[in-house]
Amino acid sequence: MLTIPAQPYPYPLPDRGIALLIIDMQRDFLESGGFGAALGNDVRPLRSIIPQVQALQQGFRKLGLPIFQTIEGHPPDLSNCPPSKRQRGNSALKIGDLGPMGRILVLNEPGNAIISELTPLPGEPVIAKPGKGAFYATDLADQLQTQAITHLIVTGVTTEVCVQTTLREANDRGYSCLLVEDATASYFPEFKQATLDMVISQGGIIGWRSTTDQVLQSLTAEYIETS
Ligand code: C5J
Repeated sequence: MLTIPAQPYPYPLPDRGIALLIIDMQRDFLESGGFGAALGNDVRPLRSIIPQVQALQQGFRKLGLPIFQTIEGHPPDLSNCPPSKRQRGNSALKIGDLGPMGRILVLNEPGNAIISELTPLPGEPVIAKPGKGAFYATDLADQLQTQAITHLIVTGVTTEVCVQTTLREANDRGYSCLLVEDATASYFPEFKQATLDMVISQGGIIGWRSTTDQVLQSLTAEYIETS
């Protein structure tokens, strides 16, 4: 069995059942007129990972391996947005308000779209999630089960919020998760680093971490040979 060089120890690759999970690479978090920027955040750290996430997306496509993307968003009536979430942060622009790219975190608004660099191909699933974790109030678990996925290569933004929450949810559900450290980002580099450290602490309490190059090299060796 091949492995991906990783911390805290090599990540075992299954014969099948591995998928790429790309969390919330949407315009509202990554573009200068978006929600993240309106809250005073510098979007450059988030944009810096686009080439790595693209490389993983293209690599998985080439190998015929499944890719799942998520977006954080709510229907126009905000029916699945708890009032507490809307109030959180006490900012001038709240979820549902009209921002520079349409209504903030509302599904199908321009700002809610995945950035053009990572547009999914027809048939590649995009899961709309109302919370920070991708399993909460979504059918992600059912979709993964249908495809017998057991291993998740996790990327996206932000590392300490939606990415970490999803990793913890996935780990509790029995998935083996590897966080790609150069394909995840935070507005706060110190929070990203703390998350990378937490994930692999105590012998890999939540999962593994590795790099885009290591993941792609190992997957190519394993799945080109066996496909
Ligand atoms: C946040 C996310 N930070 N995708 N969402 O609200 O991490």
